Amino acid sequence: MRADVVTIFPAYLEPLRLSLVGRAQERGTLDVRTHDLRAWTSDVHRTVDDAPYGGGPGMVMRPEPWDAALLEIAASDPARRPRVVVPTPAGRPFSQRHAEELAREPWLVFCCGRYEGIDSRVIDTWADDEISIGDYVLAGGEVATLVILEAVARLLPGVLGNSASAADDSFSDGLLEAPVYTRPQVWRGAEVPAVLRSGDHAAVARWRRAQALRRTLLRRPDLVEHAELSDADRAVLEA
Ligand code: 6GU
Repeated sequence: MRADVVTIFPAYLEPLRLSLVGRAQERGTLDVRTHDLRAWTSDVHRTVDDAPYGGGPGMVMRPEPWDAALLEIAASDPARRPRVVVPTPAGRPFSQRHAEELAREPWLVFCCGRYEGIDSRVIDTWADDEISIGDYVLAGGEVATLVILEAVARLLPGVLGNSASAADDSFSDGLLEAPVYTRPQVWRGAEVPAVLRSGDHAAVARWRRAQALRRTLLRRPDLVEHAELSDADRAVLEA
């Protein structure tokens, strides 16, 4: 997958060199190219913003540098058309399903807005998705792009060491994951649940499912409503 990121703060994307996403880049599974929007300004001050029409606080990102940037990036591979993603608190909520969908795309372009946002005509012209990562406001789209790219990159073929772990994730079955433990068997007086040490794989699976169900009911009852539940699941929830 290729991912282009357009921002006025390219340094914000440096963490993508690290860890799992960094290794995916080294292996050639993912090719992230970060671009400074100011490269597509034409005035001496390299201005990217202006006052909002209609008044109000803050500034709005001017359309011309965005259009020039997106035209040049799109023209770099005329055989394909990138999927253009604009992270914004006014977007549709990001979800694991959304990440799975983006992970199937060969080419993504992220447009990181700052200030009060990007002139809406750029969005209308270019954006395939406007995505919010949650109900709070960040200073710009850069951190949201990091979040979305990490969620997508770990779904790319060969990125996770154990491909079973993506299928096991919280949300992939619509529920939160069960708690996990490692050694020592007793730590600060707290013992690892005996079933996990029993060697009974079916019993472990039943325990994990029950834990996932109870935890989800407690923390995210909205998810339980949409999960596919067996009769055994319903019995756990009613207990
Ligand atoms: Cl995608 N951008 C910004 N600036 N704030 C956000 C967000 C995105 N998602 C939640 N808050």
